[in-house]
Amino acid sequence: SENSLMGVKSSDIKVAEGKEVVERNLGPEISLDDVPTLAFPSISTADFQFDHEKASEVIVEEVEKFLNKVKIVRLVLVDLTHGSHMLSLVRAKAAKINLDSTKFFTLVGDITRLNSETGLRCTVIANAANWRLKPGGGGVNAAIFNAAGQALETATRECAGTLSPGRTVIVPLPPTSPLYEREGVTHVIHVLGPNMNPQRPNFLHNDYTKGCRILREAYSSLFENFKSLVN
Ligand code: AR6
Repeated sequence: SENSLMGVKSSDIKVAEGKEVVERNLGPEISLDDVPTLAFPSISTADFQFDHEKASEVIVEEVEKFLNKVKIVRLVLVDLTHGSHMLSLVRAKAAKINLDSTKFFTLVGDITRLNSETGLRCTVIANAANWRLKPGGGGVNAAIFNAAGQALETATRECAGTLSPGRTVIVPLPPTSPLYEREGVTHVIHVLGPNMNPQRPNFLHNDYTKGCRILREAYSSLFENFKSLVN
C-alpha cells in the first residue's frame, strides 16, 4: 500500500527517525528506552464529537507548552488508522510551529498494543474515559479496560469514583495486569474531556468557548500528572 515501503510502515519510519535523533542528543549512556513516554488518544473527538480542527489546535498548543517546561520526555498521539483525520491535522500544525519531532510525534496503532506491535515502549498511557470511570462504552475506553483486565477496574475503583470534565486521575496498574506484563504499561491516566454529544452526560450544547477551555484543562492536567510520575 502507499503506507508501506518494503514492509516498513510509515509510522515505523517516524519512530526510527525520532529514535536516532534522541539517542544522538542523549549521548551513549542513556538509551531511548529510558526516556519516559506518554501515549495518548485524541480526547473527545470521536464519541464525544468535539470539532477536530479546534481539538488539534488545543493539542499542539498544550504539547508545546509542556515541552518548553519538561525536557527529557516523549509525548505520542495515537490513533487506529492511517486515515485518521486528527493525526493529520495535528501533524500539520506541529510541523508549522516546528515542534521537536523526537519529543512529540503521531503513531498509528492500538494504544493497548504499542510495545508488542510497534516496538515503542510507553510506560504511561492515557484513556478517554467516561465520568463514572466505567469499563465498556466502546472506543479507547473499552479497549484499555479489556486489555488491562479486572486489575484496572479494581485499581480505578480504589483511586476514584467519578471525574468532572477537564480532570484526570492516575491509576497504577498492578504488575499482574496483561497490559503491564505484555506492554510494560505501569500507569493509566484517565482523562474526562468535554462532551459535544447530546446523548452523553454534561453535553455542552456546542459551546466551544467552554469546550476548548475544558479540553485545554484536560491535556494540561494529563501532562502534569505524567510529569509527576516521571519525577
Ligand atoms: N487505540 C488508539 N486509539 C483509539 C483506540 C485504540 N484502541 N480506540 C479508539 N481510539 P473515543 P471520546 C481513538 O470515542 O471521543 C467512550 O465510550 C479514536 O479513533 O474513545 O473522548 C467513553 O466511555 C479517537 O481518535 O473517546 C466515553 O463515554 C480517540 O481514540 C466516550 O467514549 C477517542 O475516541 C469518550 O469519547
